[in-house]
Amino acid sequence: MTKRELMNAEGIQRTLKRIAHEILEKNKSTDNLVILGIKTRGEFLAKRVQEKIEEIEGIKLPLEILDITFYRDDLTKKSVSPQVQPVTFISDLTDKKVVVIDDVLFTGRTVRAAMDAILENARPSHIQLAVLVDRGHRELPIRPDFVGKNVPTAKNEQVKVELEEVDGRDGVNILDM
Ligand code: 3GP
Ligand code: 5GP
Ligand code: MG
Repeated sequence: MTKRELMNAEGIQRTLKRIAHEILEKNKSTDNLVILGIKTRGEFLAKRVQEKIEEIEGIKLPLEILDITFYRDDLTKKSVSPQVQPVTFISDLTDKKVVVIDDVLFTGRTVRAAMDAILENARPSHIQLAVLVDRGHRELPIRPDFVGKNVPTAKNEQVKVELEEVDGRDGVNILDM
């Protein structure tokens, strides 16, 4: 197995700061903005973006967390759709601009499941997508609005995202399985 570093701890922080600026620039203001992190690592990326926006604008945006779990065989059988846990959002997302945040964008099925969950509960004015890594291989017409790094990968490669809050260290590496 070979390993190549895509981002170190400093690179992750710098990237999230840029994405925070891009979110503010695209939306012109923090009015009606809500950040939504997809568990597990997307949750912590969303919290970090929330902190960066607070540092920049002095405003703490509302944060929602969404849990989308997979059947065990979904890691190899990509055609199986992700399962969304029963959803209750803290706030009403109707007329809000919801920025969905995840660690890696691959087939797009997780994001599609997230959008289904959001739209079943509310009618946001916009849904946007921010990801730390876009590794390609989309199976649905989904593209991110904010990208940390575009990383063309082979299907047998895996992007390993490690975050302090979950893994005790920050880093993004590409593994050749
Ligand atoms: P996450 O919950 O932080 O997103 O799916 C469980 C974990 O396995 C995920 O962590 C993700 O980082 C990692 N993972 C690595 N490769 C894959 C993959 O191809 N599909 C999925 N669903 N998860 C993967
Ligand atoms: P998708 O649903 O787009 O196929 O996959 C996105 C979800 O699966 C993300 O939440 C992500 O955590 C996980 N995932 C897919 N491929 C990878 C990968 O190569 N590395 C990591 N870390 N996660 C992945
Ligand atoms: Mg994820």
